[in-house]
Amino acid sequence: MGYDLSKEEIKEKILGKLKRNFGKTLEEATQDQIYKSCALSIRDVIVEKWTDANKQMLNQGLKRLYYLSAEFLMGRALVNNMINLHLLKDYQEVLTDLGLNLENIEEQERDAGLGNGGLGRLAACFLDSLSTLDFPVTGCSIRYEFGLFKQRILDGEQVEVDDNWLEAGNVWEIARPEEQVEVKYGGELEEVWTERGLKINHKNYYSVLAIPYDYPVMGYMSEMPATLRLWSARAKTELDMHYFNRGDYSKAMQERELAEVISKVLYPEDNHEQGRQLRLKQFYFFTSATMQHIVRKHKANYGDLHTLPNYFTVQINDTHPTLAIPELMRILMDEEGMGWDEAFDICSRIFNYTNHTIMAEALERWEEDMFKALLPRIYEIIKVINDKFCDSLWKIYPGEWDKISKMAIISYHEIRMANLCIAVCNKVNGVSKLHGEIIKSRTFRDFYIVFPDKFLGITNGITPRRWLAKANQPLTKLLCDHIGDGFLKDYKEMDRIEDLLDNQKFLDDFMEVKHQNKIHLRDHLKKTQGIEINENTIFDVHAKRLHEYKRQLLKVLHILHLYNLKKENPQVHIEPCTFLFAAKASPGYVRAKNIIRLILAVADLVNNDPDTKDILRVVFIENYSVSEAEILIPATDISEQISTAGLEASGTGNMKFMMNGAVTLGTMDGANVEIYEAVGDDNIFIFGATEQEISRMERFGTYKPGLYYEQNTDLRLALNRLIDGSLHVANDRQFSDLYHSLLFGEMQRADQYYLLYDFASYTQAYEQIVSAYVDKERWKRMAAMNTAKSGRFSSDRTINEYNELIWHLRKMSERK
Ligand code: Z15
Repeated sequence: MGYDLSKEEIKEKILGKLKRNFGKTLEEATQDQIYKSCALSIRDVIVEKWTDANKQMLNQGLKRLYYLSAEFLMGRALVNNMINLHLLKDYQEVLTDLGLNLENIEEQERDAGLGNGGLGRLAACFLDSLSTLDFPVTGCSIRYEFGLFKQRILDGEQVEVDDNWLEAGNVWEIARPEEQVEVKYGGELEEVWTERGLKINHKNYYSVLAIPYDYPVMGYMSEMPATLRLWSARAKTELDMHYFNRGDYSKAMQERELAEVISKVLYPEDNHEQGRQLRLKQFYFFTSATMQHIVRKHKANYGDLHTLPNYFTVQINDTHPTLAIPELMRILMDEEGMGWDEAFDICSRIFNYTNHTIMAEALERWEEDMFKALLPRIYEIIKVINDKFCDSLWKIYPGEWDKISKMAIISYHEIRMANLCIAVCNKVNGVSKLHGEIIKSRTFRDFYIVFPDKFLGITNGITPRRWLAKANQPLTKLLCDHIGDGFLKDYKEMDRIEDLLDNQKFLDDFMEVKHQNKIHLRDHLKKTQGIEINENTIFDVHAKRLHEYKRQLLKVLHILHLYNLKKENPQVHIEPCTFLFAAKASPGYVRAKNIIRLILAVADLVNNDPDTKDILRVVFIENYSVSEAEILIPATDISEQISTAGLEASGTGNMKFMMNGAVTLGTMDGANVEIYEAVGDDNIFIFGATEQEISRMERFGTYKPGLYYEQNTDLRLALNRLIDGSLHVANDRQFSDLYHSLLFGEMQRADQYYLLYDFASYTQAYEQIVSAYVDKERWKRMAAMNTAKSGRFSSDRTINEYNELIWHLRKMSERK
């Protein structure tokens, strides 16, 4: 049962919106107006449910989760909402009757690209699952005016284009100016005595208004739509009339611009923090606004702040929202008159922290003086938390200065946000089994010894609504024909797919769906990039952010190796393969951008050489985004998950490919380990050093990449292509930096990510996966097995675990 809206009503709604919102008949309307009318008609249904549910939730006194994240990578909403309301088929039919086509309409919507990669997309999947499971949640972040840059390829390299996603308006958001709050920066502190004791007076600060925009997120057949609340910065006064009246107009605008730059743009670095002041302003902006909002709301509904932890729980997604902790301390003490211990106790019950990486360059640290100048009161509070924390450590480890200074929140003139989170939060979790173990045994070992009960590992997941029902409608239909549609609400029902693996008809249909999806991708690439690919080749896909640890470069070396094999012996059989890369590089990450240049140069070489152009094709897909992923992933045969073991905390792309029937070629890293456990040794291709092997080499410094270069001829010949003039680039030393980084490196650290170490075993694993592929009977089963076993990677499973171990939310009960 869908939402009961008849087809007649749908039609009336769409035409009514066109008429009343745009003053247009169907014949006169633009595609954009038609899109907006469809979206508004859907929004009405959702907003009605949303309003009722929020009221019910209050009546039933339910606890609400606030999921704080600097990023929510939502993608498009229209078709996803139709699916989740069970209205897709009806809308499709009505639109066909009207002579319209949903695919064209859908493309009018801009992706909400408010995230870089895995971290932001995880937050988006979580909102879908929380709503699907009827748990009350508000996701909080920044309404970036510019999302992650759009990527174009020009003259063989990445060019960034700004993403002004709001320019044509956003039909999903609802502004709530009545709930605006003020966020204060800078200034000085003053202690004053009042009849209630010592009071902190913050003066000479400058303040910015935070205006919330709410965006309902509809889960699948849900009674409890989630709220995504995005805060937008606005100056307190439009113009400074003091300057304006004297005719100094540009000065009059200055304050306004200074304020509004805070929510202007998303920082494009993934897994990397640079300690920039504006970034700190952004983090304080949305966390302060959120905590003020929570306190205000709780006071209005329940009065007494001591009951706050009964009604709110806060998840801090990576350290970016950590300032929520000292900000709540500040509000409770300075504005609500609570004492330190009471306020601290409340904080330690409300906050929880998810760690997403162990890489040093991604751990957030702030220079003490800069921090203190921007947020003087927050700094003071953190200092007290630090003093008390170090005192308590001193009791456990008397005299162990080294250990205590390693664990301290402030040390060497830096504020370390992960340490603050761990010191205060109720629970700290990693994002896969392996990552959960690594943070306990290495990254945060000293903390784990002091707080063994705080640490958890909860494996990430992905929503099967977007990544199956939305992205792969043909496969979803096939599955529904056999096991019904219950699996979209209850992931455990996906296990029933395994019973179909002996059904030849099912397996053939499964492969036919894959073939159709490959054709769909082929047509899409022809249309968007003018690129031709052959759907009768293997589609081998490496799609994720560009980062050295993700080892796109290893894949490139392997392609060069295949090229060499063919050039050396034209008789050799190489199975025709299309290698598809999709990756954005952070604009300031020089080596990552050079790897993109290398991929394009290798594409130029192998795609144009008559000896290889029909068997090896290398394609770089521009502007990888949620919407591109929805087309790419269902068309994939081989899923490349080849990070250096121990460095990919979980990965979630790996799960999306698996769910869509791709077979993983990967290392024992992150959630790959659990994919391996789920599908078994026969249905995955694992290669490379294990995390233990790598950490041993790291500890003893025994890795010598030069040895592999000397001993492995294939590797040496592949690497030499980078510098021997084979590749056509403007600057013939273009790739010598990459070559050099692998063999010599900087500061004695050559090949930090162990590419040369893993090259031989990667080559072997590739041969094995290709021989599995050519055995059509074997491959069918293997591909379908991957889909069959993907149920445990549903984010519904993940959310249930968070709830049982951390949040303890109750679902809204049936309405009377
Ligand atoms: C990011 O996308 C991830 C971790 C980070 O610390 C930052 Cl700043 C960005 C990713 C991990 O690299 C990935 O392994 C994981 O699956 C994802 O977060 C979601 O947990």
